Amino acid sequence: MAEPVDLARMTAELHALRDETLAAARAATDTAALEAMELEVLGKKGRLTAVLRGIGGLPAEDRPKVGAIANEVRIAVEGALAAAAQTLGSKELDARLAAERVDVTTPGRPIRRGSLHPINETIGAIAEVFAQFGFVVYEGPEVEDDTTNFRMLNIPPDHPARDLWDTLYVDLPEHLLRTHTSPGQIRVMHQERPPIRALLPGRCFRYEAVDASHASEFFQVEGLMVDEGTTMADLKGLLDQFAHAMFGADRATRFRPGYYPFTEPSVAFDILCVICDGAKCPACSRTGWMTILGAGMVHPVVLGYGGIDPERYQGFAFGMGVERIANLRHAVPDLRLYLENDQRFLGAFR
Ligand code: 2U9
Repeated sequence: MAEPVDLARMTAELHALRDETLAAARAATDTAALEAMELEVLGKKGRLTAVLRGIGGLPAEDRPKVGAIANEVRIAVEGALAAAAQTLGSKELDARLAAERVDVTTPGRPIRRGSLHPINETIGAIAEVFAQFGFVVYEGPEVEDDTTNFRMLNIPPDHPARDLWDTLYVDLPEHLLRTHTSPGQIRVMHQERPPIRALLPGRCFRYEAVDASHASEFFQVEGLMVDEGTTMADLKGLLDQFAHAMFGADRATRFRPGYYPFTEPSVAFDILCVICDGAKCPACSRTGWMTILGAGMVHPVVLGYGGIDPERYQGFAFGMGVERIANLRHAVPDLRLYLENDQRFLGAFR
């Protein structure tokens, strides 16, 4: 049987709820408790609401009084909860800040930055030098046809040079993995009109036993310039600039007679040994010089295969092994290091 309600008793209940809640708010230890208290006391199904449910049992003239008291209680409780939340809130923030204090003096965790593979970095450095002389980078296909890779480079089927480049044929008749990027220059001559200044970096393939200086996959950068009146002197001047940019402005250079089926005359281009500076050491097989690339005037027959009139235009070309250049620049003794993805080695280029 529900207790009879009257103004005095409800007022006492409301004040008791207020005092109890204010005390609990003062005693609260964290804001979460305060939020729970607010819900429990002021919530829709809270204790204040519960007390007020008895208001219906009061005489009509007493109800507004209880309403006013209930309002005072609600304001007092809200005030007490807000004040406690303020205090506890800043305490909790200080505690979190203290707990999360970042000692900015502690060294940061190194973000391991990647870096270009030394071969790509070297190709980039080479391309940068020749770009200053107007050479544009072209890419040729890695799977080539025999005609473009050999015939058009003046290497007929029975030419001994073919053996030089033990070829990896693919299961497409007359097709192979390119043995040099030279077929790319043939394609450039077909798509461009002189003056042409083309640089062709890329991966090449040969049927090679892998050792410290040979691999079945390797990188080359070849270059071609075709224009009226192009001479060996232009070639020498350009390659000297290249050697000085890569190996130092005072690095001595020399041309030595060479042979390639696609250039006539052909030369080997040497720099003074970067190890012994010409004093003759094992690294330069006691010659004092190191060959860094081959070059020559484009053979008129090859210009013809490129659809260019050899009577009107002359051209020169050069070709280098990227691993060789990288070895000399970074004193790397064995090109297999470029293929093994050993982070201890690659990390040195970071
Ligand atoms: C065309 C005409 C001429 C490209 C050339 C070389 C000399 C050369 C070697 C360097 C190291 C190959 O990887 S390697 O062993 N290449 O020495 N390459 S002239 O001559 C060309 C190419 C294309 C149309």
